[in-house]
Amino acid sequence: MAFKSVLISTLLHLSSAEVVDYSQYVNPLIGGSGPFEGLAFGGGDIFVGGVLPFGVAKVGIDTYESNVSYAVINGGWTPKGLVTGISMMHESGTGGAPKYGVVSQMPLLGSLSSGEGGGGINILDNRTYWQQRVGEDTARVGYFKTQLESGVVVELSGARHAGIMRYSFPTSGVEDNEERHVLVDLSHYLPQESGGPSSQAYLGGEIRLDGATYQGHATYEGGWNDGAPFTIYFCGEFDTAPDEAKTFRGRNTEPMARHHVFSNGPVGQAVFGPNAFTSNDTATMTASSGPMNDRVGAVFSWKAKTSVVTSRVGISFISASKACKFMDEEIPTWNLNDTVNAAVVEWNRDVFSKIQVATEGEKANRTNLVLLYSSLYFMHLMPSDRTGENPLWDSGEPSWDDFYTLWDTFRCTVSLYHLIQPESYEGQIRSLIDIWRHEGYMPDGRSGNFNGLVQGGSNADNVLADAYIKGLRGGINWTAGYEAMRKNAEVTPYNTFSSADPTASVKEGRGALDDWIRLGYVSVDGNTRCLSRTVEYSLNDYALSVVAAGGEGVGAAPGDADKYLNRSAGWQRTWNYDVTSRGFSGFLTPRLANGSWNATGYNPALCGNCEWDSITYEATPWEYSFTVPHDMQSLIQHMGGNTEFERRLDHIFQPNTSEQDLAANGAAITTIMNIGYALLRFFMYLPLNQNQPPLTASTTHPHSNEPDFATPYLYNYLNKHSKSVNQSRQLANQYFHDALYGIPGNSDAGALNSWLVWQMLGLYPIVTQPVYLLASPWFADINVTVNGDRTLRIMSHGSNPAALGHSGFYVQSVKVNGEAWDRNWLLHDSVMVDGGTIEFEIGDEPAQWEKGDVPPSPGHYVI
Ligand SMILES: *[C@@H]1O[C@H](CO)[C@@H](O)[C@H](O)[C@H]1NC(C)=O
Ligand SMILES: *[C@@H]1O[C@H](CO)[C@@H](O)[C@H](O)[C@H]1NC(C)=O
Ligand SMILES: *[C@@H]1O[C@H](CO)[C@@H](O)[C@H](O)[C@H]1NC(C)=O
Ligand SMILES: *[C@@H]1O[C@H](CO)[C@@H](O)[C@H](O)[C@H]1NC(C)=O
Ligand SMILES: *[C@@H]1O[C@H](CO)[C@@H](O)[C@H](O)[C@H]1NC(C)=O
Ligand SMILES: *[C@@H]1O[C@H](CO)[C@@H](O)[C@H](O)[C@H]1NC(C)=O
Ligand SMILES: *[C@@H]1O[C@H](CO)[C@@H](O)[C@H](O)[C@H]1NC(C)=O
Ligand SMILES: *[C@@H]1O[C@H](CO)[C@@H](O)[C@H](O)[C@H]1NC(C)=O
Ligand SMILES: *[C@@H]1O[C@H](CO)[C@@H](O)[C@H](O)[C@H]1NC(C)=O
Ligand SMILES: *[C@@H]1O[C@H](CO)[C@@H](O)[C@H](O)[C@H]1NC(C)=O
Ligand SMILES: CC(=O)N[C@H]1CO[C@H](CO)[C@@H](O)[C@@H]1O
Repeated sequence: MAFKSVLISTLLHLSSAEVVDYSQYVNPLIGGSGPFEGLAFGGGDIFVGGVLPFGVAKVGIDTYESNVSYAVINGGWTPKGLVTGISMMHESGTGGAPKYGVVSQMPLLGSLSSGEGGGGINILDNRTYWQQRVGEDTARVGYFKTQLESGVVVELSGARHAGIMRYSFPTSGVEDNEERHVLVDLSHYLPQESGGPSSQAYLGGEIRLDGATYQGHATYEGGWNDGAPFTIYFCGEFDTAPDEAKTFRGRNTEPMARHHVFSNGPVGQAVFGPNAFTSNDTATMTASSGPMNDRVGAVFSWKAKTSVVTSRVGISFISASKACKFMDEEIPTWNLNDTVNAAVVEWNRDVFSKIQVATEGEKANRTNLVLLYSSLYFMHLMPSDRTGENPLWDSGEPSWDDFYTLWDTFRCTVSLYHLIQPESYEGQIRSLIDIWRHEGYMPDGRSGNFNGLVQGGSNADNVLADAYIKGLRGGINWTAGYEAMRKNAEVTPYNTFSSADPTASVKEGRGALDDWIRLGYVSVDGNTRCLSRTVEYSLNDYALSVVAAGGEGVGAAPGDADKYLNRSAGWQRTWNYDVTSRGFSGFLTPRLANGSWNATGYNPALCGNCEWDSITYEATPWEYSFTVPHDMQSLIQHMGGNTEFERRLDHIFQPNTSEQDLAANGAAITTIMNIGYALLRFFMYLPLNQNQPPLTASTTHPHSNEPDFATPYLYNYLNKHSKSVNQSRQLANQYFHDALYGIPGNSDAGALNSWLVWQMLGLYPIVTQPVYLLASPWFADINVTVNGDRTLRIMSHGSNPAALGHSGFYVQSVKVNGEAWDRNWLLHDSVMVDGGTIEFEIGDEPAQWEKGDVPPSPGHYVI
């Protein structure tokens, strides 16, 4: 702490007394594994490595997990996987098939084989060089270190579009003449180990050597979002001139649809070019893939005396020379520490210091500090700020990628960006609109410069409405924003026949718009995911009504706001009062296009496999029946009034409410249902027990997945704030830990982590409304920098501050801006624009302190 503080304060030109190094509380490994020890399966799918906030480069190791059925290598890093490379691009927290893991290096120790059947390392066959790791990896903000079984120590860090890697080759215990190499393999990417149509593919590339430097490009396609091919340019350099540098090429043996490859052949051997250090024939220093999709790359080799080799690599979507420029400018020295320290400064300045709590003294609780600052870290790994790096069009607008996906982040992540990252957030929204302008639709998911996939609604609508109603203007063209939203609401996107769901588009827009416009609901015989899409489209259209209320200012026609408000009540058309479950009446229920219910044998606790072809996606109808944030008043009425609503909420937090014995399905299923739907995706490839998993405390617990994020806070709509605090606190305590298995399922680009940040602030945002529900903060004193340079101060008096996270957290009274407050919610303007204060008086016992109006239902509509 002392060392770093001084260093950082020097860099920031501040006195050390003013500067806190919050980065020391970040554990970048939270979420690195799931319930099965040593496996990433069911965990956060997080990226681990060198990265800046919203950085383009995410530099980290890629691995192979030998238990292929359980392999989840989406983030590259896995607890025990074999290292196959160190690459420059990753996603963080995503499910489905991996994306990226490209622009790689791999340090090799030993001789390379040549010719058929040669021994040693065959650079075309990763099984001959992949590496176990020795001991524990070290991961800090801006720094990662691992030791390979070969003895090579890898350290790395990341800048905005560049990375630096230091390879320390062993100096003892190896033969003096053991060769040292760094492999650059353009055909390296993160595969879907279990195969399938969503796996990425390498489509070719070119590499050119020039002394100790190399540059080129390569093209990849696929991944979970069914991405179009994208080309990434790179530029790399070594601090120590190699003794040999050779290009190579080899046959591509990957089975690939629509591409020339060497089918069903052996892996074969690479053919090397001449040593670039003895040849002046530049043509022979270039390797390109050609029409046969050949694998190409280069090997740099050093004599045994060289013990440390440092490399820096830049990437660009525009050109290799731009990649070189990034490399030179962003990593100006060969000292890895310089890049690490610059990263720490940037993370502290631009992210962690936005939420300040006491880090020392009796008020500080280290575990809670770790949970807070790690959660902030994970929600700033994505999306990626690619401004100036858009290869598709040049509009001068900010350019962002890796929205993966808005379905995950619209609920509460973006609302936090709005508060603490207003500039970046404005850029994200401008980029969403710019994508509509040039490609026809705003994305829900987007990665590798390509829209996809859409899991439910067109949730960019919710994001835009949330920003609009809270007054975000800046450089956003709201006329264009509203036009983009109208496209979502009015034009059915072409079907691109995704393998995920070939029945309608999942690339962008609303695939079930045909039903929605014609019927006012999504029918079970017309479309997949009928119930979850019905509730999501309802909120999407509420979002349109919010922006349409801007009238001429946004180019809305008179009547638009009413029209979309009317449409936002569509969920009521799939509400069947007669369907009962567990003694509760009234649920979202599948309805045929002819208007009849299809309720025979229907159990709202079941959803098939909760997948693309089910009636609901990644949550049961039980859960989706709670997700109408714009009209809670109608929802409570539909559920039978306040008492019934409360009883139903209570029920989903009860343990062991299942209808059938879960144990019969095996331990794995039981555990899977405890941690959410990340694993269900996997199980769709297995012969799943056809007795569908029943509703249990765990299948419905609000952390199983995003649709349930707001559910524990809904007691506020009954003026039973203490129950919201209690339920949400229990969930946070049960499922979030400073541990490898420290989040309940995929981090989903930081969506889960942002849920925890709100929980710790004692607030929860209601998306598309300028409304925050009050909960109870985990710290006695929190200063949040809002709206650029204003301070929202949240205080909690009267309890043991260190214990606030788990006991003595019941609110007795509240003051907002110094005045007594009798409502369990507040409006954006009151404290988020000019700053302000919220003070909680805390005690050990629940109290019904709120006597004022319940939170609003601005989308209240009766059909
Ligand atoms: C290892 O290489 C093979 C052959 O190119 C490839 O199919 C596979 O996806 C690679 N595995 C990993 C984990 O990179
Ligand atoms: C893969 O891991 C799962 C979960 O730990 C285990 O049940 C299964 O036996 C493993 N399979 C193999 C082949 O090791
Ligand atoms: C390569 O060419 C340069 C000048 O064109 C010359 O100085 C150098 O000696 C040559 N190197 C080799 C290995 O031929
Ligand atoms: C880098 O920093 C570490 C401590 O953080 C120190 O041990 C190491 O000596 C430094 N290396 C260089 C080359 O400055
Ligand atoms: C929050 O800001 C106030 C006013 O500047 C200051 O007195 C207080 O110490 C700060 N609290 C924390 C935890 O930084
Ligand atoms: C805003 O977008 C609208 C709709 O595309 C366009 O007509 C208008 O020119 C844009 N305004 C500005 C200032 O760019
Ligand atoms: C609401 O929408 C329905 C279905 O399109 C329509 O029949 C009804 O007239 C609308 N109501 C109003 C007030 O616009
Ligand atoms: C709708 O179709 C179903 C199945 O064909 C049929 O049983 C039902 O009677 C129809 N309802 C109406 C209102 O036509
Ligand atoms: C829930 O069921 C498990 C397994 O049968 C049992 O160990 C546990 O005590 C039960 N919990 C409650 C609250 O009934
Ligand atoms: C610190 O917080 C953790 C997690 O909320 C809790 O388990 C621990 O008891 C707290 N420590 C103290 C001293 O209250
Ligand atoms: C007419 C129709 O679509 N009926 C369906 C109702 O739902 C059951 C499954 O619960 C289907 O088997 C029917 O085909």
